[in-house]
Amino acid sequence: MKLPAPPTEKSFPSALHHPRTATVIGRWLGLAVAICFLTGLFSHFQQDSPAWLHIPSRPASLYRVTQGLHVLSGTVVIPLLLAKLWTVYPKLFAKLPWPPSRKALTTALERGSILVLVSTMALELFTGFLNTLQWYPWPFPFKQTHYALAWIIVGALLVHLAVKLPLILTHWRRTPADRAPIADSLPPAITGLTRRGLFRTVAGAATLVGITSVGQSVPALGPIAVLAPRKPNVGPQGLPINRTAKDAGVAGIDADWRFTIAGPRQLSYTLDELQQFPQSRADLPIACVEGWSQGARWEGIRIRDLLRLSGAPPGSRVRVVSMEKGGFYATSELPAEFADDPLTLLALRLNGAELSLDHGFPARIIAPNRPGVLQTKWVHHLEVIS
Ligand SMILES: Nc1nc2c(c(=O)[nH]1)N[C@H]1C(S)=C(S)[C@@H](COP(=O)(O)O)O[C@H]1N2
Ligand SMILES: [Mo]
Repeated sequence: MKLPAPPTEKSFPSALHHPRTATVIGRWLGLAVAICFLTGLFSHFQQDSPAWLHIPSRPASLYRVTQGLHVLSGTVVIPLLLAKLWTVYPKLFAKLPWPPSRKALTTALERGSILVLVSTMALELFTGFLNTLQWYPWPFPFKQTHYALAWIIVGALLVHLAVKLPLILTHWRRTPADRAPIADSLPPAITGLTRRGLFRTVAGAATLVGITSVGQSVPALGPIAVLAPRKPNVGPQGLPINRTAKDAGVAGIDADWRFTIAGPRQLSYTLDELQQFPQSRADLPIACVEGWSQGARWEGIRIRDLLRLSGAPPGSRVRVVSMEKGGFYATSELPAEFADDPLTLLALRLNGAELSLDHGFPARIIAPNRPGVLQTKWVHHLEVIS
């Protein structure tokens, strides 16, 4: 028996595998990747600020928007990438130029860059998606890996775009040839789905995935958020809990508990005394890096008022220390602009009631335009740094 010949690139003559198709889907994919990358950079710099970068404390909900966009664009990339890979997969059967020549070298480089691009994107999307499920089934640190992969993706993407630029330019606009079926003689089983039909299907799939998941940061879309791993309004006091007191090893407080400030003056207050301070109100979201956001009403003492009492001048940076021992989130730092912002509170109350232990009782930080990871819970100490 004779085996059928292996497929070649020519075995896939459908218009759906044409460079024009790849260009159109590639544009959507490129836009989503660009949004995802830039919002991801912003999130990274919020948590690891380089000295040259100034991050403002306003608009108060900026981080909620950028992180919502990050998770949304990353989610939408998944169907777009699958569609793009399907469009171009016949290339896998293209013959490598042989014997080796200069052209073979460029082809090998190009394919190498695509291998890097596809594998890093797959890993990036996989880790990112599992992150929204709060699931970390790997031995490497998520944040650093996710960040490093992003740069590899950008590099490989730029190489890919440079190599394909002539082809992209040729097919950027629809040519008269695109209107005519590529191969009129093909049986309808192959040409059945038109290119426009494919575009509609892919755009529809991406939109559907997007609007059924974005409800984790846009409450209005909550009711249809069937793909959202977290419901932002589900949790005690109307707010999810990302890490419980039990998981953080925080048991609550006893009668000796004191809140202390180490500044030019050393201050120490009981919880009762904290409650006697004039209380300010701030409507601010928790915008978790894991993809959910929810607004809430917080009441507590302005950090800047506490700093003035301790003798620290405006422009002071502050280290925030939790009763939690160890762990990435046991401390955080408030840059001067955040410490001075009247919306930044040592919050004692949430949505009209005393903070529950899981939400950070007896006191936590809430500040505008910040990732949830920096909204430290169970705070018992502030340290003026400069
Ligand atoms: N000390 C401490 N503070 C913390 C955390 C933590 O694990 N430990 N988790 C952070 C994260 S990731 C988020 S999103 C918010 C969530 O606050 P919530 O549980 O009150 O909604 O708290 C932040 N503060
Ligand atoms: Mo978070």
